[in-house]
Amino acid sequence: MDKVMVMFCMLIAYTCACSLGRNNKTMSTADMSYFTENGLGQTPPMGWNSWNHFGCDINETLIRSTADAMVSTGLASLGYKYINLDDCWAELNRDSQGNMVPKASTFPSGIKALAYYVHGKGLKLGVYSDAGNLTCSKRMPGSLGHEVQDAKTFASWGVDYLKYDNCENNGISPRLRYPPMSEALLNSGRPIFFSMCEWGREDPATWAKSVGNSWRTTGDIKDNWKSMTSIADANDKWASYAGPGGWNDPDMLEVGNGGMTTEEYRAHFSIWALAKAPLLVGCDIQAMDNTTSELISNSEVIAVNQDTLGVQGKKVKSNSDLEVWAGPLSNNKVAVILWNRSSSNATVTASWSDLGLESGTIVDARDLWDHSTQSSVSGDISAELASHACKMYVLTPQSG
Ligand SMILES: *[C@@H]1O[C@H](CO)[C@@H](O)[C@H](O)[C@H]1NC(C)=O
Ligand SMILES: *[C@@H]1O[C@H](CO)[C@@H](O)[C@H](O)[C@H]1NC(C)=O
Ligand SMILES: *[C@@H]1O[C@H](CO)[C@@H](O)[C@H](O)[C@H]1NC(C)=O
Ligand SMILES: *[C@@H]1O[C@H](CO)[C@@H](O)[C@H](O)[C@H]1NC(C)=O
Ligand SMILES: *[C@@H]1O[C@H](CO)[C@@H](O)[C@H](O)[C@H]1NC(C)=O
Ligand SMILES: CC(=O)N[C@H]1CO[C@H](CO)[C@@H](O)[C@@H]1O
Repeated sequence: MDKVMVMFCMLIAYTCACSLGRNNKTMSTADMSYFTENGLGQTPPMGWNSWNHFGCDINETLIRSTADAMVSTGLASLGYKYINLDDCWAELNRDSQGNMVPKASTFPSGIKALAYYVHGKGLKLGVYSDAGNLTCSKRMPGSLGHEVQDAKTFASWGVDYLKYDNCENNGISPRLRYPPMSEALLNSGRPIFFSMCEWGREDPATWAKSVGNSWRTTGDIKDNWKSMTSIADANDKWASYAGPGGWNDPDMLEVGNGGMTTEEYRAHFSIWALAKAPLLVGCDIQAMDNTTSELISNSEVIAVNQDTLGVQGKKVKSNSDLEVWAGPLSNNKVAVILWNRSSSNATVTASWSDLGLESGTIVDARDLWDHSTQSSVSGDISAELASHACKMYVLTPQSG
């Protein structure tokens, strides 16, 4: 086939795949929802994922004890409910019926038993697959061409969440490879959160809303300041596309993994919360120190992330390395982050015009990290910040 013919076939296949991804639903075109219709992800998902800390070194003992720790540390009661396996949980070879098989040496009891255990703790279980021939580790099969069978398998095990990676994809567009799994999950008989991980390759914010509940906007995060800040910036430009049912995903949290300072991790967690990112903890929660626990357990910061309005906060002012990030919350509240990304102390100021507040507005300013309130603030809010540090506030306009 010549190039034009190939392009034509891709277009036809794309159109079919997309209508497949949308059609089996009782909705009028007038009322066409942009978001995948499994009803999940009305607020960003919260939980834990094995990859950032453990990579391929996972097993059912680790997952069970992590679920135990999720409850005993109090994280579960703060809303962290997904326990998500990443790569390397399955055998490389499917069984004689073509089913994916849990890795016998590390998950001998199987995923169904693991889901039963995790559900027994009041939590949910996620698994991982790939929209290609193999996963990124090349140690387990991908689901490309096996979408219906694999979705049924996951549903039969009681799986609640699928992270779907992008390796070994034969150069086929993600717009062709992700909708079939979306459709298969919708028809699997079980509500399964669909976390698309195509690394932001084809600007998924612009097309993935009817396909997944979240979509990665960038490549993988690394546990350092440069990676974290550059991912925050790359994710920011898609802010207007996020909303209940479909979220931009700047990748999982590194808080607690050791590569950043406490102030850098505080900024990482604050910005992810404000940006309505999935809050998927990526450290070893069984061994986390008090500082890590304090950061990820801040219920006031979590409440910004989980606010029902579901509008992604964004960078509203940037003056070299002095930044103001902000976004609206329900009940006319405003979430604000003052952030000094430079290498030494500075005073960072957000004026009401930066925040879209009327100049005469008087607010109570709740400092979410200091847990203190300044009443009757007007005009602007500012703070002296050490290098890389941030302050996070919720501003509540006084009525009348
Ligand atoms: C959607 O697909 C499922 C499974 O194939 C089927 O049971 C259901 O009736 C379909 N719904 C609609 C509205 O076509
Ligand atoms: C399970 O994985 C953890 C984390 O990698 C490891 O420390 C532990 O030794 C493993 N346990 C078994 C039974 O393999
Ligand atoms: C992936 O699988 C497809 C279909 O089975 C096959 O045509 C293709 O050659 C495979 N690609 C690689 C890189 O193995
Ligand atoms: C960590 O927190 C626990 C419980 O709140 C406390 O008992 C312990 O002293 C703290 N450890 C440190 C090093 O602060
Ligand atoms: C930098 O700011 C921090 C936090 O406000 C403060 O504790 C520290 O004394 C300041 N350092 C200098 C050199 O001004
Ligand atoms: C943009 C900005 O104001 N950044 C400041 C961060 O802190 C250092 C030290 O005070 C200043 O030099 C920067 O200008």
